[in-house]
Amino acid sequence: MKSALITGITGQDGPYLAELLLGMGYNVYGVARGQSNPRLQTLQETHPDIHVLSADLIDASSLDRVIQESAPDEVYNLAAISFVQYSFAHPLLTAEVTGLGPLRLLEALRRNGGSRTRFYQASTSEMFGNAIETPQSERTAFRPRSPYGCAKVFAHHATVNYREAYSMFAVGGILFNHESPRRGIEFVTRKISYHAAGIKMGRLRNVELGNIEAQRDWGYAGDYVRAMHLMLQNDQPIDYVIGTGITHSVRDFVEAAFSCVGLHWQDHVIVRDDHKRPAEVNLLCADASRARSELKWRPTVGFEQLVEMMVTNDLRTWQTIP
Ligand code: F7E
Repeated sequence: MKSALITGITGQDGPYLAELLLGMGYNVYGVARGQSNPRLQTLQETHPDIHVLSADLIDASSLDRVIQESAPDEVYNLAAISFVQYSFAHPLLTAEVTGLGPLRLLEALRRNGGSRTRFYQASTSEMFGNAIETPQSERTAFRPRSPYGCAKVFAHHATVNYREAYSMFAVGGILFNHESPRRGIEFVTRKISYHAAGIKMGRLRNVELGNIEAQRDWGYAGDYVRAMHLMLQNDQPIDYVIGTGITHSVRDFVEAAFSCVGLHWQDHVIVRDDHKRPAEVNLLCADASRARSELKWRPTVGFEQLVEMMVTNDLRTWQTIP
């Protein structure tokens, strides 16, 4: 039986990936950090098959321990400070966790004889930042626009470097935005679906947003974890861009979400300049043709279906809130 170690198990992607791997017969270890992580309790109730281990990307000795304990065939590093806005307020912490963290994990793998372990690094379209071309592919230069983007570029280069220097099977999956009902409420898609549902149910009145002209290539997280797994089953360690190739603005997302609940978004959305970022990524659009042809990866959920899935889920969420 293969075993996999997933860091960031309490995030959006961790549980989707764990479900995929458990369904394939993997022994799944999930790494969580923190003393009383509220998401951990929910995870242990909903996913009792995941062996939860405690470690922190800042603490190298804790990484040694979880690698020794799980002896993984595959490591998926999904842990990070992942909220771009937060990274502007906490740039050094973001560099420590999101940038140096993966390097600590790669080092821990080498120290513990795990250089045969296949390693997946959650790289991101945020590395393209103020992109020099559209769409963005594996050949597009990185021009990050946030402390988060800068940290991810470092981690991506470290992953490539360990592949080249130590012949490790280490890859960076350059994933574009991917969303789901499990997305944290701080990210714009879930913020919109949660508020649209709350407004429809008479529980909220408005939603305050920042730059609604920003454009993203949004896909469904459940599709994207399949790509992570495929990358580690490849014959060679190769980095891939993963996205739908279709771009929408935040405004489009707002319009679609409010139309799902039969409301006019203009009556409820307040645009606030103080919600805007010090530097913005205006337009991201994936050229995932390499993944399509070599990994045979395809997204299965389109934009409208994704919006509807999230809004429908949040209508149910509100029913559980007293
Ligand atoms: O923002 C704009 C905001 O925070 C999307 C992370 O998973 O994907 C995510 O990063 C856009 C930005 O995601 C609000 O300015 C407007 O242009 O949902 P987001 P993100 O920054 O694209 C990448 C691939 C990652 O790797 C990241 O970890 O929406 N926007 N008004 C807003 N964004 C937020 N959060 N809140 C607003 O009120």
